[in-house]
Amino acid sequence: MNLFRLALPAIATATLASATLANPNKTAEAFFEQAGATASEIALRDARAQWIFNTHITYDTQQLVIETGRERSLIFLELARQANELLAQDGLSNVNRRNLNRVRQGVNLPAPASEAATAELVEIGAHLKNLYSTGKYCPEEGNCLSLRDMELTLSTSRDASEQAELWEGWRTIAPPMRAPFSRQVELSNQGARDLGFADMGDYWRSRYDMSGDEFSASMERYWDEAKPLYESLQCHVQAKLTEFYGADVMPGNGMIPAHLTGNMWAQAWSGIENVVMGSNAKAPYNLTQILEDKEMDEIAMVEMAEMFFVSLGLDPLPDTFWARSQFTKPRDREVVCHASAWDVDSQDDLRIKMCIQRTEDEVKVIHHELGHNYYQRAYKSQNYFHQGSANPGFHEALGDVIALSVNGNYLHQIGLLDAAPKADPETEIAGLMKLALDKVAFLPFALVMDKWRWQVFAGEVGPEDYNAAWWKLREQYQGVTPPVARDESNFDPGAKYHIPGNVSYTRYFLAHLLQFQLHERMCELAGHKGPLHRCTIYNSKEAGAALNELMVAGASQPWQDTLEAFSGERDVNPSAMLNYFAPLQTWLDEQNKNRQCGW
Ligand code: X8Z
Ligand code: ZN
Repeated sequence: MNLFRLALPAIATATLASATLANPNKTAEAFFEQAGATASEIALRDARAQWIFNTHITYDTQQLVIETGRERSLIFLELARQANELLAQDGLSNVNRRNLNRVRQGVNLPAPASEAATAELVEIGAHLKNLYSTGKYCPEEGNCLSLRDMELTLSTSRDASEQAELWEGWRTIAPPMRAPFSRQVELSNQGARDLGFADMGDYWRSRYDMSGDEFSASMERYWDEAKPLYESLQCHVQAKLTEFYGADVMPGNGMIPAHLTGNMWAQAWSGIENVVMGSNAKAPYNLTQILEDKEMDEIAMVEMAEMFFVSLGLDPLPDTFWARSQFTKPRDREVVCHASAWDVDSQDDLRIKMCIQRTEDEVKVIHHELGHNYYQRAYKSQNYFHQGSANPGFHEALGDVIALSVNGNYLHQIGLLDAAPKADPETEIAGLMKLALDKVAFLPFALVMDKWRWQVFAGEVGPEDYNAAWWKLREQYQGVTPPVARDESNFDPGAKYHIPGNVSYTRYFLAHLLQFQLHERMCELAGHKGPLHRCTIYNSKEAGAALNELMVAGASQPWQDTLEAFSGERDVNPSAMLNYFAPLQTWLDEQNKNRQCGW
């Protein structure tokens, strides 16, 4: 296929020839508008095929998604190349420069300039996603466990050998990903270099309205600020696990064995809340139990989340959302269960795709996904290349902010709790601990996910060291260690969705800090007085209006401007999270005072 026979903006070819003659700003504006129209057309066709593949994985749906994916890639890549050429002109305004950069950075996986390379890259992407999503652990023939089954067991099991078996079992799906993954790295690195970036890591890091290097430095700064809280938490959890499991199971070097955290990836630890709190366990409520007692099904859980957004003054979701979403795991076919939110036509065709389970965790995930949907709908009038969150972290933070308001006071207000939780210190510490086990424990995990990929993309870690480099980072940043020896016959990064799914992960790191900042501001707007963990913005039209304004702006201006309009700040500020957990930090210091912390 000849690239220029594709439905590319007519302007592009003509423009490039005459770019030096024309006014560069006028050319850039016309190109940006045309590029947006071209992109949304192919994005719609690709999204339809993607939806079908994601909700029904077969050989045929995979072929269909490869076809539309290839077409999409070729078009997006061509637009990116043209934007790159236009960027070489002198006299561009900052706005036009930024807009052209959005197009240049708009390819998910840039391929080198050949149809064969593009096809290969798209095929690898679909293949990896298939391997992950249909992967199972079969302890014996005819008895296979899905990830979902294993996650559920892991969150409640306290039997170290069962936990280790599931932990190791799930990772048997990953070794076949190693070779295609390494080829994906090779191809996309070349594609990123062709567009003027150092490598794929640089390509990802350049999406934050600053240079890739400046962004790396910001990440280090954020982490340095949050680290002391994580270290206190890690120390306490390590000590409690040692009390519970004893020296036979614990390594005795200050590290936490990954299989004992109640989570398949040791990324969020609230599953082991009881072990961690021991005799101090005074959880203010148990939402999983409430869902069961009130017989709330999956749809009722989604309706509950929608109701929160509506209480802020936002519109209800369209009927098509309810008709087209996948809420529960189909019994008769393979699907991608990892939760996601879609806007198929970049307008009103909003959907979520989940395999909802009736648990408190899933209530949080539903709010998270609806956050994506509400954001998507708010910025739908923007140019396609401005349809996105202020920076990728904002998209991931939006629904989580709402979920921070799903607390005891809120559950009482909507009638799911008979009384608001008592404000006694023990109950409060238990509540803060539970949240910290998810939000604070998550930070170094998120950091490792992309630090590892940045090293791989930069060629500092080659395929022969993938697993060793992964565990080196996990141990260094998280103080988490594998339950059994690992070597290069394993490919443990592949057992986490976002690696085969090729989703950058710094977005979640940022989101975990940002959500406390946004929560703080919205609580102020809602007129809340007192500790932030007791604040719910439920029903606050003031908070809702501010949130809406932030969402409507999409990615149309530097994220620092959008944040400033919202809260007056121009940077991600970890101190919001630290303030929120300040009482817990004090409590942890007391608990840890005679302990040897660190690893
Ligand atoms: O992948 C997700 C969402 C979809 S964007 C369910 N999250 C990360 C994960 O599961 O690893 C949300 C928190 C982190
Ligand atoms: Zn998300």
